[in-house]
Amino acid sequence: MSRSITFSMIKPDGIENGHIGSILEKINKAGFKIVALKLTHLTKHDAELFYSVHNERPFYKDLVSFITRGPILAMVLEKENAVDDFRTLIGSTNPLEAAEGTIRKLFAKSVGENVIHGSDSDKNAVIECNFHFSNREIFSEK
Ligand code: ABT
Ligand code: MG
Repeated sequence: MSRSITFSMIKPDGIENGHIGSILEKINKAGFKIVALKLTHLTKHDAELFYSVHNERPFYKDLVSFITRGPILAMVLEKENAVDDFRTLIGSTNPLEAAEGTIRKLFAKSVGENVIHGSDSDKNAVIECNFHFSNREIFSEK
């Protein structure tokens, strides 16, 4: 099996509402290995790039101000089929439509503040992991 990773971040609402511990427990119990982890911030410039596919949408400005209003917990996660399995674990973008037991169903309040991010493809997972972490943090020499 080739190494399969995804990038995740607990968003500012998840941190403000004290959900870091519960969310990390769900991630561990679902079989993901935490490869790298850090509390950090997105600048306005980072956020505009990260959400640039939405820059024509009416919710873009609110999204950028939400994601930059406080710290995020960035992480690299490893598991077979990591990208798809993690998207399943977090649930639909809109928590009102998310399946029972998913992280967004349990902890998120609205589509605009949906508590956690998961990469949407293997290609984006690598881009997003490399944005937040150095090679030395992601790959350990045996
Ligand atoms: P992200 O993990 O934030 O990328 O969410 P996801 O991939 O599930 O969904 P997308 B489509 O990428 O949404 C990006 C952010 O935009 C917010 N959003 C989206 C709205 O506020 N209104 C909308 O109508 C849509 C489609 C949700 C996501 N961020 N948050 N929080
Ligand atoms: Mg997305």
